[in-house]
Amino acid sequence: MKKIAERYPLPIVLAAVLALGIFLSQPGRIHATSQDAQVIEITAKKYEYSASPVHVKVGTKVQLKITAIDHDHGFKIGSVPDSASSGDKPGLVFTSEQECWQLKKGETAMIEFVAQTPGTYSFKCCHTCGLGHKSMKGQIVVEP
Ligand SMILES: [Cu+2]
Repeated sequence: MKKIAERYPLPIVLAAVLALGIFLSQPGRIHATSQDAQVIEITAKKYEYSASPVHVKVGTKVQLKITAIDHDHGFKIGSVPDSASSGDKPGLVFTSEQECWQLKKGETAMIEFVAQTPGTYSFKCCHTCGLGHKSMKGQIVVEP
């Protein structure tokens, strides 16, 4: 009987192990992006977001789907709780962070984050949309 090392040269064994590793890591990644997330739909219109406040449990991965109904709007939120000092590390960790998400009329924007620290996170409109623009605000409350 031949030794295993002779029948299966090392590079082939390594390639097989590598391929297996890649294969095994796939389901985890797909699972994390599409199945664990809590989807929350809110609407933006002059001059309110509804529903607000939005409540989520700490540790939740959230997909915020915001639909602008009547006009272009925006969405701007801080990544630290309202009560935090400026040097604190982010309590909301965004998949891709933006200073101001643009919400186009009739379209739905998707904003994804992990709620890591309990607290209240205020957001506001960042696209001038009319007389009440400055009062167009909402809150995300991350519960312990
Ligand atoms: Cu506005």
